[in-house]
Amino acid sequence: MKSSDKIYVAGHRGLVGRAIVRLLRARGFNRVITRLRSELDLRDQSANFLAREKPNLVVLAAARVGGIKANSEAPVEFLIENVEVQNNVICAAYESGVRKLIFLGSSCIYPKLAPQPIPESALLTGPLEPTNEAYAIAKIAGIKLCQAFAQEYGANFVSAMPTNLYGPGDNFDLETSHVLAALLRKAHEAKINRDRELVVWGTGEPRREFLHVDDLASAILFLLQNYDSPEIINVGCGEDISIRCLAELICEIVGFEGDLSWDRSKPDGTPGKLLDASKIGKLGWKPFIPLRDGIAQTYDWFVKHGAGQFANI
Ligand code: GFB
Repeated sequence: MKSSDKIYVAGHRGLVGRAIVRLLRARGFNRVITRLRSELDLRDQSANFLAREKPNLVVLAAARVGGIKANSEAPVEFLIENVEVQNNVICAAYESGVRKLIFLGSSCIYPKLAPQPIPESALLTGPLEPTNEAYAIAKIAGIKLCQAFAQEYGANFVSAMPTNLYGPGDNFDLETSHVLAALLRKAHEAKINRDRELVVWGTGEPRREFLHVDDLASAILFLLQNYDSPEIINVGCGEDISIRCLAELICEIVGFEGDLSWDRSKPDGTPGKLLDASKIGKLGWKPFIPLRDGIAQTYDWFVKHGAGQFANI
């Protein structure tokens, strides 16, 4: 990978794409190209765009993403939009002669009851978690398409599987967000409104692993520079935490001193999703941002940039 490489980051307005663009530019990659959704519909215009721009490298971070509620309520959109975008971008990348592509998957591609920590070999060894099956099927289709291009045409298409992500620029909409952003916002509002309690979904028993998005960006750059294989590769921090402990940690960081209450009518989802990240670890990559620091930094970002968008704060 050269600093003169032209790199197209698809999905640069999302949590992940934004972090990748930030890192690439900071590391001196001055030919990073991006397009807004209003300028380029990746579902059917990728071919013309990539044929014209001819990037050397593509990072495919464009996806419809969301938390457990959004996933369970809109399986049609999660399946169709993700398959359409990834099929179009991956095929167009091959047609336009891209040297390497990184496809972003998700830890939800693994079976609901996969062994913990989850090795890459667990893919397709058991039934998926129903709350995000549509999204998982779409992501598995993306992995398989990358592998098929590698097998049939020798393409260097890499699939990275990040664990649950968080960080500045996250989605704080309570209907569609993931748990960490949702609880930061709920704790902030509860503090400001002097509420006695904060409602957390589910039982608090499930465990999740959280990786700061800047650590993921460093992993993507590492894979661009050091990994050329169609075999999927996990990206995680190696530690998980129960939703109950996460909620307590967030309340402490935000300064909300009321009680937690549990809405057991909401789904727990998969009981655990800790990734086995030893493969990327052995290659020489490691994360740097401890969870507490990352949450505090994300909370600062939310207070400065996000909180004002919500009318009830
Ligand atoms: O982050 P999350 O929405 O998604 O929820 P998943 C994780 C856990 O936190 C679940 C609980 O057990 C939720 O019930 N939780 C507690 C909450 N309070 C809240 C809250 O206020 N908001 C939210 N959102 N959750 C997603 C998948 O699964 O993970 C996606 O649906 C994707 O497809 C993503 O894979 C990374 O971790 O369960």
